[in-house]
Amino acid sequence: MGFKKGFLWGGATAANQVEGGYNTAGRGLANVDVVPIGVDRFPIITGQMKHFNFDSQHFYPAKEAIDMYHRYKEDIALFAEMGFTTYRLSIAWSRIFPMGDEKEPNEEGLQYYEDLFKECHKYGIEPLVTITHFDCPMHLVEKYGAWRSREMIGFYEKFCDVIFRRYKGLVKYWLTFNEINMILHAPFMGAGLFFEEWENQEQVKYQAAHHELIASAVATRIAHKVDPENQIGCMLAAGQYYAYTCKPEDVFKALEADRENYFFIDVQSRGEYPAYALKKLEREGVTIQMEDSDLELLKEHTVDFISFSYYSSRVASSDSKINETTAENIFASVKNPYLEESEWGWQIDPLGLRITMNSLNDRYQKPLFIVENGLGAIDEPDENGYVVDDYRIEYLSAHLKAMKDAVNLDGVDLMGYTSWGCIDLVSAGTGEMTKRYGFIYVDRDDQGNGTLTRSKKKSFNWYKKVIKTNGEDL
Ligand code: BGP
Repeated sequence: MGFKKGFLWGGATAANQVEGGYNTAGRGLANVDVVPIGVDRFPIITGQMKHFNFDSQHFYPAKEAIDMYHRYKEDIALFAEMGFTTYRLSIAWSRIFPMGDEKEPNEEGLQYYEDLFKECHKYGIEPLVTITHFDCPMHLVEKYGAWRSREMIGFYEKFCDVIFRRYKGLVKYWLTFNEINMILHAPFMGAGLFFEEWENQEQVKYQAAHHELIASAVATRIAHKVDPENQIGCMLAAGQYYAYTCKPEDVFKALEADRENYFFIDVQSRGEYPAYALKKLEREGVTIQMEDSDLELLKEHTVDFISFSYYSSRVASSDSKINETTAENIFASVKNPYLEESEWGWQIDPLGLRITMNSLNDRYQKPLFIVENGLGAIDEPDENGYVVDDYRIEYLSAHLKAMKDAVNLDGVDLMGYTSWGCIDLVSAGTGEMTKRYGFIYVDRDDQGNGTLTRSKKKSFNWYKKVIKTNGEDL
C-alpha cells in the first residue's frame, strides 16, 4: 500500500537559506542575516549586540545564498519535474515589513511572493508557507528585544493579516513558527532573543515563548476568519526521547525531556498550559505575565494540524557519567550506541520516525505533516555536475518506509511529506554549503564562489519515481 489520494509530496526550504537578495527590493535586515560564517551559529548573547555588526569583514552566507530570489522560476520548474504537489517555503518577514513596526507593508515584497505562489500554481503545486522560519526583523530585535516584548504580538498580527488577505486563494496551508521549541535552544537565531548578564534566561525564554504562542493563536484566528479554507499548523523540532536503560529514573528523564518539547504543541493543539509545565515553571521561579484574555484565546484558536521536522530520535539518561553526546538539530543528546550517524554526527533512526509519528498521533489526534526530514552530506559532483548520492536515497527510502508503516500498519493520519532542502541550500547550523540535502546540486562553495548552476543528482529521478507511484516504489 502507498499513501492516500491527494497525499502532498514535496520539498522544503526557508527564505533566508535560499533567497539571497538580502537588501533587494526594500528588504530589511533580520536576525538570521547577521551571524557570519565561522562563529557559533546559535549564540547565546548576553549584554550588547556589538558582535553582530553587519558591515564587518566576515562572510554572511545568507547575503546571496543560492540566489533563489532571482531564480525561483527555474527552481520551481525543477520541483514540478520531480512531480511535487506541494512546496514548503517561508516568507521573509523583513521583505514585507522591513523594519517590522511600520504602518504600511512593502509592496515589492508582497508582489514577489504573489508571483512565486502563482508560479507554483502553474504546475499544480500547493504552497505550504512558514510565516516565520526563525527570522525576525533586526529593528524589532534592537528596539524591542524581539519576542521578549509583548508588542511583538501586534507586529506579527499585522504581518499575518496582510499576508492572509493578500494571498487568499493562493495559499491555504500555513505554519506559524518554524520549530517553535528551538526558542529554548537557539534563542537568538530562533527568536531574536538576547539577555542581560543578570537575567534568569529561562524566565526570558518562557515569557517570549508565551508571546509566540499567543501570536500563533491570533494568527490562527485571523487565518480562519479571512478564509475558512485556511489550515494552520504548528511546527515542532520532533524526535522521540528514548530512555538510555529501563531503569525507572532513565525512563522518567526521557518523559521529562519529551515534555519540554511537547509543551509548545500541547498549548497550540490542546489550547492550554499543561499542568506539568505550570508546576515546572513554578519550581524554576519562572512567572509568565499574561493578559486576561490570553487563556481564552489559546483555548479557542488551536491549530488544525501538527507539522514537525524529524532528523533523529534522542536519548536521555539520569546518570551524569553517561555523557557521550551527539549533535542533532541544535539539541545535544546522549549518544545512542545502536545507531549509525551522518558525517555531522546526527544519528540515523528511521524507526524513530515511526515511533515519533505514533506518539504525536496518540497525543493530539490531529493530522500530521512531516515538513522536514533529510540527510546532510558531502556531495562530490563529477565534471558534469552529476552526483551519485546513493547514501541520500538510502536514508530517505528507509525513512519513507517507516513513515509508510506508521500510516498503513499503525493508522496514523498523515497529510504529506516535504523533504528538507530539496535544492541545496545554506545550512542553518554551519552557515556552509558543504552540508547538502538536495535532489538538485547547486554550484556554490562555502566562500560564496561558484556559478550557481543547478544540476540534478541521482536522487532527483529516484524521488520523481517515489512521487509518481505515490510511495509504492521506494
Ligand atoms: C532545522 C531548520 C532548518 C534546517 C534543518 C537542518 O532545524 O528548521 O532551517 O536548517 O534544521 O539543519 P542544518 O542546516 O543545520 O543541517
